[in-house]
Amino acid sequence: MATAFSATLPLHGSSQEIVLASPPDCLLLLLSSDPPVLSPFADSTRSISSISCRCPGNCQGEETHQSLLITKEEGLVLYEDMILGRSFEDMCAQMYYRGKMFGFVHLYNGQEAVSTGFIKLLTKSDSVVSTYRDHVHALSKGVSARAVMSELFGKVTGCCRGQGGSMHMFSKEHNMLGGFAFIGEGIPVATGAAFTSKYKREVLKQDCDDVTVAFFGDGTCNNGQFYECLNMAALYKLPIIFVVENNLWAIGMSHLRSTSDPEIWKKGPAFGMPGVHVDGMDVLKVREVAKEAVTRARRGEGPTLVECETYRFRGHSLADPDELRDAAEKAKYAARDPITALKKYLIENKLANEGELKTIEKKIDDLVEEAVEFADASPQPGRSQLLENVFADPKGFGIGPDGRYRCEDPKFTEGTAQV
Ligand SMILES: Cc1ncc(C[n+]2csc(CCOP(=O)(O)OP(=O)(O)O)c2C)c(N)n1
Ligand SMILES: [Mg+2]
Repeated sequence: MATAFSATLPLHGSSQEIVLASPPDCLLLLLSSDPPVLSPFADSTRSISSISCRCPGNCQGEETHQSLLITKEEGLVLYEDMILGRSFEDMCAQMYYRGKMFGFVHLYNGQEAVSTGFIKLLTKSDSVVSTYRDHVHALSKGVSARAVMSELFGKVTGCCRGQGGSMHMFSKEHNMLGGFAFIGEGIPVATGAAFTSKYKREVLKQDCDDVTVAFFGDGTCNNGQFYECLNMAALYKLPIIFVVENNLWAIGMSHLRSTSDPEIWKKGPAFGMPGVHVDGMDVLKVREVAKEAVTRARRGEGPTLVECETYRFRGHSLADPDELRDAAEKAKYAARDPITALKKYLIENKLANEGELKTIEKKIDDLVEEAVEFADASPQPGRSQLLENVFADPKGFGIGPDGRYRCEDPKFTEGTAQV
């Protein structure tokens, strides 16, 4: 089956301007509103290994090659974050099938380079808005594995005290502004957060250069809120990066069958902002694109739309038997596992050795195990938490004349569904 990434897309015209950002030249920044010369789906981002050395000594690829895009420390941070995302999600699958979690659980396996590539560049006061596939975004943003796992277990020690569950990871402390179950629902929230940063800086004259990164899927780009927010973000030059995680599928609907133009990055120039396509299976390429977009936003130069070509390695949710996607397509992307690719890069460029990477893997295994033990041992939320965050003031509905929550009355749920 053809995919958006393998299909030969018609190329129109050739009068448009393509600006190659340099350095790094792995970033193809399309600033024109005209159609591109190259299909961005035809490897618009060059392989990192093909970038030639630009260091003053023309070192021809020596150990201390100055054209490497990361330092050893940065490389290890990226590796650890991606391993954390993968191990955490694998553990979620186990716990879900053991009945420790309820409702839908959507895993992020395969897409780690996008979360890590963007979020590891952010500061604590920058904001992240996610979707229902949100565990890994929360982890990358610094929410602890304990807090995310406990939330999944519905326990009071979870980041939302067990009231949000898998699709609603939120942490005020980390400016993780949520998982959202409805597709597109987070995009206006992210736009609002970006507006807040601009208002603080320009109206309240506060020292604020915070940016917001909004993650969402390809299927979501057929939703009206996306277009409304692109318009407002461009109009107000908001410090926001719209990151499309194009994994080719919206549940069982192929991206090619559901959208009039599969090249999502093109919507950026249509609204007057840069649109960028990047290989979302390569964390270093994602990081370079992210750097440019985040820097633009911090400098007050406005929004960027980034389309990351990625793939999910599991079904849409843990309830999905994943029978619709073609085996050859799955195999093709499995061979491009972003974690394996980073590992290879770190070792080949002598930024890390097998032993150092194994140590990180072991550390993360232990951390995830410990998160499960913690979540399992944590208490369930009390019944009194039931109406919290449902009414601004639960008096008159949730609280009876005796001042106690009505739900604490054993008769409260009599004759209705048990909660
Ligand atoms: C407003 C709304 N309509 C429909 C749905 C049902 N729905 C859940 S996931 C999904 C597909 C989204 O696909 P995509 O945006 O590509 O994200 P992915 O799951 O691939 O990460 C749909 C339509 C929903 N959650 N919200
Ligand atoms: Mg998708």
